[in-house]
Amino acid sequence: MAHQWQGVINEYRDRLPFGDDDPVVTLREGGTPLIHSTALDNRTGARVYVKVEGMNPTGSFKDRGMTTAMSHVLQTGKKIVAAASTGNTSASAAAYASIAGLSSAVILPAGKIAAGKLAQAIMHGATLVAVDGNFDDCLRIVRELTEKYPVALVNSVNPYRLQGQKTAAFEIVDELGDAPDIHVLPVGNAGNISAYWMGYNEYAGKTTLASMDETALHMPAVSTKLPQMWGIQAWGAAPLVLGHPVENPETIATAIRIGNPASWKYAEAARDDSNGFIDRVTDEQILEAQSILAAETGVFVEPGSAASIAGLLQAAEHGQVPEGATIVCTVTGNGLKDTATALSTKGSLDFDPIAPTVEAAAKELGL
Ligand code: AN7
Repeated sequence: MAHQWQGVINEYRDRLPFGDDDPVVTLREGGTPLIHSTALDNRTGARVYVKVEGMNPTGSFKDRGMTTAMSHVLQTGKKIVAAASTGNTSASAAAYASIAGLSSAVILPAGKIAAGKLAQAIMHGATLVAVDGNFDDCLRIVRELTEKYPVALVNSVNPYRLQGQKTAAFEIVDELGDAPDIHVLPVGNAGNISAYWMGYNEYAGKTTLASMDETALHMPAVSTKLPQMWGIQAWGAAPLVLGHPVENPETIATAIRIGNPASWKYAEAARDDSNGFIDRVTDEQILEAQSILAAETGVFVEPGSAASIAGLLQAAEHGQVPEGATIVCTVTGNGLKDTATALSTKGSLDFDPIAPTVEAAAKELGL
C-alpha cells in the first residue's frame, strides 16, 4: 500500500521537540511537491526546482509551523491563541485552532489582507481585529497582549513555529538526496529563511542560532553540504537589504509588507553563514515572475511567493547563477488566495459572449 503522509510532526518527530505521547494537532500538512521547472532551467542555466508550499492544507507554508505551535499550546492549557498577520498566518492559526478546539484572535492591518486569506480566517471562526497600522504595529500589539493576558502567541517569535517550518528543508534533502547548492525564498518577517537554514544545518548534523536543543548533534547526518541562502524582499519593504527598519513598508505583495522583521538576527546569520545574500525586487518584477511561473511551469502562486522567482531571474540577469547549480525556490502561498492582484495586469475581464454553437467557438479560436 502507498504511504499516506502523516503530517510533519509524525513524519519527523525524532527531529522535533515532541515525545511519542504528546498530542498532535495536524491537518496532514507538509509533503508538498518539489517540481522541476525546465522553463526556469532555460531562463537561468541552472537546474531549478520549486517547492510548492501552496499545496498545504490552508494554502501556505504557515501550516508547517502551526501544527507544532498549536500542538505545544495544548500542553500549556491555554484556550485562546493570537497572531498578528499579513494574512496567511491568520488563515492557518484559525484553521488549526478550530481542529484543536481553541479560540483564535487575529490582529490584522486594515485593508491590506488579500480577500482569500480574510475569507479563510472568517470561515475557520477567528475573531478578527483590524488595526489602523501595518503588520509591525499588529505584532507589537499581539506581543503585549499575550504577555498581559492568558493568550498563547502563535507568531513565528514562538520558537515552535520555526521547528515545524524547518521540515521543508528535510523534505527537499530527502527528495534530492542531498542539499541543493542554492535555496531562494521570499523574506517578510524572516522566520522561514531562519527555519530552512536550521533545517538544512540539522540534517547536516549541525545546529544554528534558532535551534531549540542539541538533538541534531546526536542524530545521523543525512546531507553532506549546506546551500547558500538567497532571501528576496519586496523593493518597498526591504529592511534587511537596507540594514534598518522601514517605517512605512509598501508593496502589492501584501504577504511580505513588513518593515521590521522579528527574526532579523537569525536571517542575517543564515545569509552570512551560508555565503548567501538578501536582495530586493520591484512589484513589476514580482508580477512578471508570477505570470512566468503560472504560464510556463503550471504553478499559480501569490505575489509574495513570486518574489523568490523574481529574485532568481534577477540574479541570472546579474550573472550570479552558477551554470548547472541545483537551485530550489520556495513558493510560499497559493495564487488562489489573491486573484485580484494576479488579474490586475491582465486587462479587461468583460468578455464579449459568442452564439452557443461549436461553429462560433471554433471561429473564435481561429480553428
Ligand atoms: C506567502 O502571514 O508574515 O519571512 O503574517 O505569507 O517567514 O515572514 C506571512 C509571510 C512569504 C514571508 N510568503 O515569510 C503572515 C506573514 C508568504 C507569506 C512570507 C509570508 P517570513
